[in-house]
Amino acid sequence: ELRYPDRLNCAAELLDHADPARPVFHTPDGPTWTYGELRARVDRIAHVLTGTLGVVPGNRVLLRGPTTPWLAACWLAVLKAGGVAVTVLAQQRPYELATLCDIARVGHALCDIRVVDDLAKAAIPGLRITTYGGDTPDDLLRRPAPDGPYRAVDTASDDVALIAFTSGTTGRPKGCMHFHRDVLAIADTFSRHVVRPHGDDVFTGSPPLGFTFGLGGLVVFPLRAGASALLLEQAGPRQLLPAIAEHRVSVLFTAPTAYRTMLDELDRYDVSSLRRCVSAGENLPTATWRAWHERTGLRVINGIGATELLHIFVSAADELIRPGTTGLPVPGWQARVQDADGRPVPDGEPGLLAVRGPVGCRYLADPRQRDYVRDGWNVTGDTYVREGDGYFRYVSRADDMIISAGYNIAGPEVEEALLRHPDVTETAVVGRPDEARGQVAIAYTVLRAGAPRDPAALRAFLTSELAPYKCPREFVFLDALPRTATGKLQRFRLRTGGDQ
Ligand code: 3SK
Repeated sequence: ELRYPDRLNCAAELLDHADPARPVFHTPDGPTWTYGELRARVDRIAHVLTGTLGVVPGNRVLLRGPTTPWLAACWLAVLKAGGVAVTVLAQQRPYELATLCDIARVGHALCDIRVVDDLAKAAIPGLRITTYGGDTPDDLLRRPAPDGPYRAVDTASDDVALIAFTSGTTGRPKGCMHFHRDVLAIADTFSRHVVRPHGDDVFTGSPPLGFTFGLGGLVVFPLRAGASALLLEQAGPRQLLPAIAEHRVSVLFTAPTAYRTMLDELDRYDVSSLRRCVSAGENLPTATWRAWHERTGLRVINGIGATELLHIFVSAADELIRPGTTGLPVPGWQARVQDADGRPVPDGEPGLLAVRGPVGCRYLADPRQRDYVRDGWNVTGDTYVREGDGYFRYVSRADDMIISAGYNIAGPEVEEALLRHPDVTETAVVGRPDEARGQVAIAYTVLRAGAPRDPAALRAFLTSELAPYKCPREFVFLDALPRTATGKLQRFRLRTGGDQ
C-alpha cells in the first residue's frame, strides 16, 4: 500500500531530490534546462505569484499554453505556492474557457502570450490574467522578484493540487479535483511498475499538459524518476519521429492513431533509442500493436486511464503485455467488471469496468459524482470483459463519448454549441467508426424551415465556439431526428447510419 506523509507538497517533492546538474527539459530549438535551472525558475515564479500577484494557498490558478518548459514551470510554481493548478487546453475557445473558469471559480490565470487573445475575449469576471513569454515589463517572467529559494507551502497531502477537466456526456465539463498525494501516486503506481523509468530516460509524447495523460507522461513521471523530457509544441505523428531520432528519446507517450500513422514513415528514422512505448486515450487495435512490434521489436504498453483517476489504472509491463487486451490492474489498483446495479459479472461476460485505488474521482460540485462513484468503486463508463486469467479486454465505451484520434469529444457538448447557431433547431452528434481515427464525429442536424443547408457555415460557426478537434467531420441534414415514442433520441440509429 502507498503511504505518504500527512504534510506533503508534491511540487517540492518532484523538484528537490534530483541532481541540479542533470537535464530535465529539452525543446527542439532552445537550450536544455537542468533541474537546478528549473528549480530556480519555479522559485522565481512562486515568488511573483505570492508577492506581486497576491496568490494565497488554495487560490485556483488557470494555466494555459502550448507544451513548453515554461508551462511546466508555472504548474510546479502554483503547486509549490500552495495554489490549485487548473489546467486547460491551449486550443480551447472563449466560450469553453468561460465555462471552465465558471466551474472552477478561477481567480488568476497564467497564460502563454501567444494564446492570450481567446482568454481575454472570454471576459471572465474578476479573472486576473498574467502572460508569460512576452517582452513587456508586466510579463510574469520579467516582474521583479526576490532572488533565492522559495520555501514550499506546507500543504497537507490531501490538499487539492489540481483541477483537470473532463468533457462529460451531458455537455457541461466536469472539474476533477486531485490531491498532492495523487500526483505522486500516479508515478508510484503506473510509472514505477509499468513504465519502469531510469534516470537517464528521455520522455516525449503528443498529449498536451492540459490533459492528464500528458501531464503525467511528460512532467510527473520524468521528474519523479530524475529523468528528462523533450517538450514539443507540435507533436503530431510527423513531428514525433524526427524528434525521437534527434533527441534519442527512450519513452514515448501517444495515442493508437499516432502509432498507426508513424508506421508509414518509420523506415526513414532511427528509433533505436526507444525502449518504452505507451498507448492510451483510446483502445489500441491489435493490428497496430503487432505491426509496431514487428517493425521495432517493442511491445507497446496499452493502458486505460481517466481524468477522474488522473492516469492509467489497467495496463501491463514488458513480458506481461498481452496484445488484444488492456492488461491487468496496475499494482496498487483493483479492477472488476460489474452490471448496472454494481454486481460483479462472471469472467468472460461484458459489463462495466469499475476500479479503485490510490486516486479517486472527486468532481467539483457536480451531482454526476453519484454516477461515477458507486459503493467505493469508480465506474469508468467503459464496457470490458475480464478473462479467466484476470486480463481485462476492452469492448466499447458505455456512453456517448466520441473518441477521435485520441481526443475525447462529448457529442452533447458539440450539440449544445451547434444549437447556439440561429438556424439549428435540433442536432445529435455521434461517432462513426473510422479506420484512421478510431471514430469521427458526425452531426445530424435539423434546420429551421428555409435555412440553407450549408455545412461550411456551420463548421465556421463551430470553430469559433469550440476547439477545432471537436468540429464534426460531416454534417448530415435531416427533417427530423429519430426518436422513441416517448420522445427519446435514438442515438444508436444515427451511429449505424440509419434513417437518413
Ligand atoms: O482519458 C484518458 O484516456 C487518459 C488516458 C491515460 C491517462 C490519463 C487519461 C485521462
